[in-house]
Amino acid sequence: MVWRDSIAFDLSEEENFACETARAFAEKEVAPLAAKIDRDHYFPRELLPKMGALGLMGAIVPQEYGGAGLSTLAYALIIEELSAACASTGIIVSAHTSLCISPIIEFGTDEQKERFLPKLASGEALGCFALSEPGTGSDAAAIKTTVRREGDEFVISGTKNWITNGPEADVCILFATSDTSKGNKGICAFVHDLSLPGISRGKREDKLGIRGSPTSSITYDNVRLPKGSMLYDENRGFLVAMNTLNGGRIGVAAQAVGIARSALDDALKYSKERKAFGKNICEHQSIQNYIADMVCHIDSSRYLTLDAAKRKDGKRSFIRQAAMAKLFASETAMMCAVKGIQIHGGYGYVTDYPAERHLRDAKITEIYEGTSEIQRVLIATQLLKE
Ligand code: COS
Repeated sequence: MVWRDSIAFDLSEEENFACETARAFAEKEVAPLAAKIDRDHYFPRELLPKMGALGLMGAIVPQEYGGAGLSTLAYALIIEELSAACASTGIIVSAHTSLCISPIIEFGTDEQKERFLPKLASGEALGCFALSEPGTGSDAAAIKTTVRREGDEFVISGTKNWITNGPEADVCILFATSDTSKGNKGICAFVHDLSLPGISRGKREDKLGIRGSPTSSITYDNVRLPKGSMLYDENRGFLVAMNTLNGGRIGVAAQAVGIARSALDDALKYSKERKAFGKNICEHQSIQNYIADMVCHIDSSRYLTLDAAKRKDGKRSFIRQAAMAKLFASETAMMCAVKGIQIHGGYGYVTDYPAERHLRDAKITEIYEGTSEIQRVLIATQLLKE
């Protein structure tokens, strides 16, 4: 498919190879499972070691810790490819990588890296990120889960909500407050195994879309995290959360590009087969208008996403660019999914075609890892500072 190729980004040989590897894997192993994953809320655990062996679970993990040592740009391309085949699989890998692996790389001690990165990179362990709570989402500094020190240990109590990969994860990045009166200045970050006593997981959420991506709450009942679990400095956890989410938005943007691309691919195929008024519907200008809008928005979304990724790789500021990519790509995914259904007519509204799945999958990209409203606030406040 030629339309997805762009010359604006000069991919290295390694980045090209990563993209091709992910595309081949997604088409051969993921796409055939996508309908079942959605219909049965099926968590495709069998894909994890296979993706681990190909370097897709540890794309950004340095090679010394068993990863592929790839750039953020390569990682974004991988997530787009996986998500084009199956948005659930895309976010399973994206949450694992952006939200669990990335803060360990950025803020972890050597000991934490040695302990967690190899098993996360191989796909033997799955990662998650526990920031949101039943009463706290966008206002991240208002979390109520507490941490208190007892000797060398940290004792955690509280409930975390909407944890992507929560029911299946083995390793967690956790945020808790040492003093609620201090707001964001009291938040601490931790990395820990989820097998500790006192941890329980809530029911699997019955979601509108990305139904193979398992989500649950995680409750901590006086859980004792061992010495060496704290990530970065005491009471500096808000910085870990913000930095992690900045990078995570590149992953969600790439996921949204993948969903949008799939919606267009399916619509193109259908419009070349379906006839109305004596010709294929792709020959009607109304349909062509839809197709033109879709491809313009998809390419623009991809440029924003890869630009944010390239800036991150180049250690340049990327907060606004990542927020712009996430905002624009998620709204593009919604628009393309709606237009994709319209092009399919009645067939777009039933489960015989994947068009309706794209719409259900697209919606969450406007919500998680910062809603569209939060992205707009971030974009404006960042721009005002520039
Ligand atoms: N990147 C880096 N630092 C950031 C940041 C970002 N995106 N956003 C805020 N900060 C820093 C600020 O610079 C400030 O630092 P100093 O204390 O050193 O000045 C500090 O964090 C506090 O900033 P602010 O006062 O703006 O914090 P608020 O509590 O008002 O919250 C937002 C700011 C809304 C940006 C934050 O709560 C947020 O990102 N919310 C969305 C959370 C989210 O995405 N949840 C999804 C959960 S995961 S599925």
